[in-house]
Amino acid sequence: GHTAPTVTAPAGGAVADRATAGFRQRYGGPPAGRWAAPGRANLIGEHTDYNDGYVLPFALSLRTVVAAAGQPGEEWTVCSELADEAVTFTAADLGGPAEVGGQPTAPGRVTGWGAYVAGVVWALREAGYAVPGARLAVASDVPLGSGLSSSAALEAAVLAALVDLGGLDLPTERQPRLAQRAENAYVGAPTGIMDQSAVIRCREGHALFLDCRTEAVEHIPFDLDAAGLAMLVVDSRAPHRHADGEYASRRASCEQAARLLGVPALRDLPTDGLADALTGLPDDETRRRVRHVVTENQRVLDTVALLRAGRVREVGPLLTASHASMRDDFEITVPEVDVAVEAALAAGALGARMTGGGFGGCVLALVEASSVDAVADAVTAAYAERGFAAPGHVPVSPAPGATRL
Ligand code: GAF
Repeated sequence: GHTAPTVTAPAGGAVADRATAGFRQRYGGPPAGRWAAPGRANLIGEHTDYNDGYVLPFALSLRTVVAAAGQPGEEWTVCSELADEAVTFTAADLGGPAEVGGQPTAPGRVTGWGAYVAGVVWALREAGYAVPGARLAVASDVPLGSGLSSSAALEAAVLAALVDLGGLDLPTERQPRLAQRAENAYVGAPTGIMDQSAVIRCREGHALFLDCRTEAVEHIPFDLDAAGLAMLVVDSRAPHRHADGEYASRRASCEQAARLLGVPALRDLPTDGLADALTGLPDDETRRRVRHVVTENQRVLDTVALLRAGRVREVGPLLTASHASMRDDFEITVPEVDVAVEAALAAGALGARMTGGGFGGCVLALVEASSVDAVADAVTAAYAERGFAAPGHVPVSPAPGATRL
């Protein structure tokens, strides 16, 4: 998420057990159930989602778990192991109703992390659902503010819980839009559809090839083990610098460029027409923004083609090219992530790129299974040399999306 503060995940048992323990401690009884949603990494396709383009994320085994039970009336209470205070709100506290495509007309009373929960209740009600009152307890292994979609994980786990507790008729494939609505209109972050789609629709062992215009998905087998490879997530631990404003301004530039070029979205610019299209734009910065989006969409398609053909190893250069495009054309990287990419490549990674919205966050490095430690050590050493705070690192593989436990 773009607004979440950076905290370290607490220790003390498996995340599902911590959610149950938190529920019992707060509400004095067992939950009716537990619902989990993962963090995500995006293999490739950055800042393409809000341009109606393509993305290729996969879910992580790091998860957020919500233990929950219904309660009578239109009241919701949520506590979290990451927050000292529980949040309670009623239907009257939610604010709204929203204008179509706009902000709630009366701002909700719930702010901070609780807004992700209230936003889901609000979006369900706006869509006409009778949302059951509920008590919820949150535990999470998804690090906050690292660009691994901790906010989408929270939204998706809460949404799954409320849908089940209320017996609501909201099929899985329609849940991402609703969670995105919570984030866009209630929390107020102008994000695309990727993160909510990833955490809800991903499958174990697969990357999710998503067409963000149609929401059509294809689950692409993504078997690192079979190829003798590993994927390392390096957490740059760089503080997000002006991420909210920069994200919004990138989005605005893209939408402005599409208007100037007379297309509904930058997705509609074919790669082989790029050079021509660029001549129709007024300034170098806009040209570089457009070039990133168009070439990035093509890199997603090229990556999907390689994965379909079982040629995982050959994906590396596409990842590295994506990083260069984010660094030079879209200008969303920071020195910490650039250094992580350079150090990983110098230590033998087959490819590396920043993943997520940018201005900090995590780097993905595709490495030989045998060189995970060597690459991680090389990045740590490069950070020490530059005087950066020590990075985190963890090997990951494609995990399942949101589910009831
Ligand atoms: C953030 C947003 F939430 C996504 O919608 C997407 O735009 C991403 O940045 C960049 O690809 O995660």
